[in-house]
Amino acid sequence: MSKILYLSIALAAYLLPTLAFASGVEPYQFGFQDAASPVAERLHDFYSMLFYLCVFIVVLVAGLLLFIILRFNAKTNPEPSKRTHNTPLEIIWTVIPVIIITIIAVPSIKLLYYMDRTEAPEMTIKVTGYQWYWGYSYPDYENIEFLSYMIEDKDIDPSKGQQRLLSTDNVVVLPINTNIQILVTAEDVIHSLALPAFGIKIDAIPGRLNETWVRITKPGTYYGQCSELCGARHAYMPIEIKAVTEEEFEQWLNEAKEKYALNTMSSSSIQIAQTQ
Ligand SMILES: [Cu+2]
Repeated sequence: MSKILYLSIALAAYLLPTLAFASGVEPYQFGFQDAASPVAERLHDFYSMLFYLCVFIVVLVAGLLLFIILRFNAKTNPEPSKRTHNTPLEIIWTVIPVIIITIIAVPSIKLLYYMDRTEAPEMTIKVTGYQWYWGYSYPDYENIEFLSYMIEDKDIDPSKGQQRLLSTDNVVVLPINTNIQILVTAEDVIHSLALPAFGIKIDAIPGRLNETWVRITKPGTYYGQCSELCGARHAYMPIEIKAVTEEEFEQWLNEAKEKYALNTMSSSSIQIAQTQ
């Protein structure tokens, strides 16, 4: 019996951090979305490391507790020791937690700096949060600018692969294998740009420009949502990103320059609002 229990705990410990489904969002999904950027890969590795460390600590503490219960209960140990100090023991239980914290802190801080910014961005995209939609601009490409709204339930077309609460009318297209600087701000209240597959979650704050970056490793459609309670339609301002090859991106740029030229009205009104 105990062997089966031990085996199932070991199996769960092995499988839990690795359980993840294909990229995107699955019903009843358990575990992370597949990593689609080096940041997300490192975050997942860090998570796994922490998970195994936690398993080690739980096993150690539970084992010690069990040992003490069995070895030092009133029956097996009727004459309790009157000892109040044990210097070697005190050193051990101070040093081991310090080592554990160092094991966590060093890669954690390294990762924090890695996520912060890319040193040599190849392109920039600016994301602005509004109540309740997102605005995107590509300052490197003749200021392509557009707003992106969620597609309402009644208009969702599953034949086009659209997903309820996640698909948007204007999809953000980005090239893969490119260091993309992402500048994030908001116009009205605080929003938060969250893209699990890229390991991104960054606040969009009015009057402040936050920065992060992504290097998308594989083509596909990625979804995100606003992650800061921003009002009545907070749940209805998804982010939809289509990652394509560099050639396809060039092609899209040509189309986008024409398509979003019609948006000059809304773009210029955004600019006016931003300079106010
Ligand atoms: Cu929001």
